[in-house]
Amino acid sequence: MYPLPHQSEIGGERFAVAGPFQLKGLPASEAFTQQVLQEVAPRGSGLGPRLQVTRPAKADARLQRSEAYKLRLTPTQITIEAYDDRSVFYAVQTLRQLAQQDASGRVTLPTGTISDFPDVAARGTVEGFYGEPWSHQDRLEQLRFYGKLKLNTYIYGPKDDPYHTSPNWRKPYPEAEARQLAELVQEARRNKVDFVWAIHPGQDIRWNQADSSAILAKFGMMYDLGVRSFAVFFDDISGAGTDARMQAKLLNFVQQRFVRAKKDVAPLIMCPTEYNKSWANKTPGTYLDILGQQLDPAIRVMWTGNKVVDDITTEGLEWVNRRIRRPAFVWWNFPVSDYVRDHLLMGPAYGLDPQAAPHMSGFVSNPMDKAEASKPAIFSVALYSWNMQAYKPEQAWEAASRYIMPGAAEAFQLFSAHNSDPGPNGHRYRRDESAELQSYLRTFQEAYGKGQYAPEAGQRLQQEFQRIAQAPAAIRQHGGNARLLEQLAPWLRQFELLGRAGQHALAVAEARAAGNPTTTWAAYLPLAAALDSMATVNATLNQNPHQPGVKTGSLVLMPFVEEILAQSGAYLLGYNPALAGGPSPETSTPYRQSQKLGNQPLLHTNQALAYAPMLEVAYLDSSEYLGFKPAAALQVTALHYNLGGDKLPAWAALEASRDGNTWEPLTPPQPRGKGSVPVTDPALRYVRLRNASGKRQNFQLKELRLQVQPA
Ligand code: LTM
Repeated sequence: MYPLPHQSEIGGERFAVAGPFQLKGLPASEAFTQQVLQEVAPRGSGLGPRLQVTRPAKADARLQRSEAYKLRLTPTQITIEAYDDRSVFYAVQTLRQLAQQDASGRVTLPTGTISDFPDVAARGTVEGFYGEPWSHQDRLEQLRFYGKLKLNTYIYGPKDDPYHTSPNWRKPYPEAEARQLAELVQEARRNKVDFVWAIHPGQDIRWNQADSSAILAKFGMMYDLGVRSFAVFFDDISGAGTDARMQAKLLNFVQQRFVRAKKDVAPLIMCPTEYNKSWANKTPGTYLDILGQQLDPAIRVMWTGNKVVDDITTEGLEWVNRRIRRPAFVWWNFPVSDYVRDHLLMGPAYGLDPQAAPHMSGFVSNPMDKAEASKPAIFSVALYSWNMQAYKPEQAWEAASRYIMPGAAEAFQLFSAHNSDPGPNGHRYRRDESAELQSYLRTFQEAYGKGQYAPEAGQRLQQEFQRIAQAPAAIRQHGGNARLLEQLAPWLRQFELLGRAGQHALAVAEARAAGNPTTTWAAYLPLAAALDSMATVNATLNQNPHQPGVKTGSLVLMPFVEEILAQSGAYLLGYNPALAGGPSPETSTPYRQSQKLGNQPLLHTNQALAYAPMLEVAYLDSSEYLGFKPAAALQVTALHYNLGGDKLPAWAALEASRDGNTWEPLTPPQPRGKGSVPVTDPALRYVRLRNASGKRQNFQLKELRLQVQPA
């Protein structure tokens, strides 16, 4: 049963259900719940057991809350004690999971009792990522998936929906989109999911009556489409919109004038500007305290944890709860991949405190732009937020593979095990990857370093690379979910190639340890060819402007294979880097002094060095800088930049230097916010963007790219 119930006494005995349930006490309005029941019971001519819905016994305190239910199963009578309509729906979902078909096609149910309730009130997802929003069909499917897993919240807030954010948040949706949103609300209602529509007005909001009314008007339009839950996001903004007092005033106004006035609308949810501890002003009386003091106590406040992307701890929640004076509504930035778009985050959902339930009012996951591929993580979130103490990340992850891809669960899990780490990123968020293989790799590499081949470890690795090479075919043939396959396609192709490359790499290592250059060459060439094919996939598929390419096994397996290629290449060409000594060829490095951007990854390509674009607001404190020190073998030809806005801000000094001490200005031909400056002096060795003002300056790091060519 997923999620695991809090209390379950299910006997080994099963009874056959001869026909439709004889329903009593289930309101006629609960048509979808009835439909699910019809799907469970066979159409046969006989009569199934009586199924009676009653109120929970007063004595049972744990059942006196929304969504709680008690399910009693005997061959003649099924009783559902239900607190509310959601309780009935969830009891029926449990019944659906308990039903089995035996060999003769009979539906059977076990006898026993289940007593169950959620640990966290609001559970689900926030479609809150940057990049291409989910499709309408993806969303419909997600809502159905949530209903089955007892998830009750879907917050609609895709950053790239223009009608959600500045400046178009004031405008109505075009008709076709409005129709689809209304359809989503209906599907959500059927599946007992709160469809929460979020607005993101902070970047250009004016704190005046006209904009307060514009929010009410937009919410009114969404209300007319059926929406009954609303959120206001103030994340990733700069300027006047970040004022806590004004935010609180506006939200209280909306809570009063819209939420309370309508009577059938849920309390607001807000995402603050300081939505994680690392960004929060810690001085008492500042932003979070102001929200805590001034926000209507009914308004729920979101929180991503100690950092933008991080684990969720009781300690961290206690810290923010003291300030916001209410239990935080957790916005968990997992498995979102908008900051590492060449990676998939398919591994176990770990780092969630099992004691955190009393400290949160909600728990939603921000997923990947790939809705189907996000399901394993969302499945785990369903299990965690329903029954935290029973949550085991590894078990949940294995169960998710079976649930989501029953036809090829093993292959899917293998794929996920090697596609879990996001790679180096500005948030410094890393995940385990290829965990089971690490001890074998260590043994293998130790022996290989001494010129030996470790046969046992080699065999285990050989097996794994063979399974990797075969898994994509199994997934394509038996995975049975066309949309998921479509979303995984570039990574499946890359994974297959990695499997082949790994097998060749092991053959190279074995031949080399045997001291046989002929067989080493014979294995080396297909290894190089496989890695070439991977480079082609990386350069041609998933070419988004942020992190283009397709990375797989990037934490453990790719470095292993590439190391064998490098070492065996050196051996075949008679060059031993370890013995050759001398300095290694100079590489390009970041040149920066910045608190905020100290970890922003620098990407290298043939013709350019570029900082990964940043999604959130970036800043440089006075005199801080962000720049490049290209390798000596490269000559700088131009600096390209895009700091958002129309004009290059007065504080932004673009500078170059030969020695890192004396700097000269690089003056763009036009002082626009986006542009480039040609660089003609071949002796320039440093280029940077510096904050030449006396105070912190916010900007958008959309592009900072140094064009280079061989010197
Ligand atoms: O996390 C929040 C509150 N806001 C944004 C998200 O929109 C984005 O998806 C994540 C991950 O990049 N980071 C954010 O800052």
